[in-house]
Amino acid sequence: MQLLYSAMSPFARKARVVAFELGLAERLELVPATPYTDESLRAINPLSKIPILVPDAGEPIFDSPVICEYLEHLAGVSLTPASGPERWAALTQQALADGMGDAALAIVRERLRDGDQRQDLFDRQAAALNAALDKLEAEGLSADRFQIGEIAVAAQLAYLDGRKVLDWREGRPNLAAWYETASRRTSMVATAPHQV
Ligand SMILES: N[C@@H](CCC(=O)N[C@@H](CS)C(=O)NCC(=O)O)C(=O)O
Repeated sequence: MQLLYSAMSPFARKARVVAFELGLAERLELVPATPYTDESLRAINPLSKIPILVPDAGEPIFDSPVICEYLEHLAGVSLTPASGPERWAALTQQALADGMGDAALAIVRERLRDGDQRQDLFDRQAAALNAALDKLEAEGLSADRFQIGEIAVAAQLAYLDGRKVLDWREGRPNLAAWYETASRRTSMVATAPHQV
């Protein structure tokens, strides 16, 4: 199966870390894609967003939460608590992290824009990022497990660093310490942008 991805995409990174944690990384053929410039991607995902998983048989799968669920199904191993409050907490943590990615990406795209940049856009997206980071700092992340919620958060923190979006460690010692450990996991090291 193929994963249409870019090395910097935090959503693709999440899917790749999940594949790695599930022992499926070798079955993923990584195919670089450029969603902002390659209109041919729309035939595979009308939204022209990556990641997209193209299974050996069947229709393309997106977006990243669905790809992760598909990979879990394929491996016969779940990285999401099966039921109860823990399940909804993990899925909500993933949604929070993915939303951080949307905000970070909006900031990065706006910075790249020629001409007047919109301060209101920077302010609103930074507010979302900072509030999400504060929530993660206050609530803490599990040190004992590295499942869908933790993976999603780690992928987004790595992106904030990679694109120098903001200094998220400032005033957030718990999150910084958690990430320090998480970023040393084999799956995170193996999927770091410079490894591709
Ligand atoms: N919700 C999507 C977000 C994917 C996404 O925004 N990907 C970016 C690259 S990191 C993209 O392809 N953007 C192209 C665009 O917005 O036109 C997911 O979780 O996969």
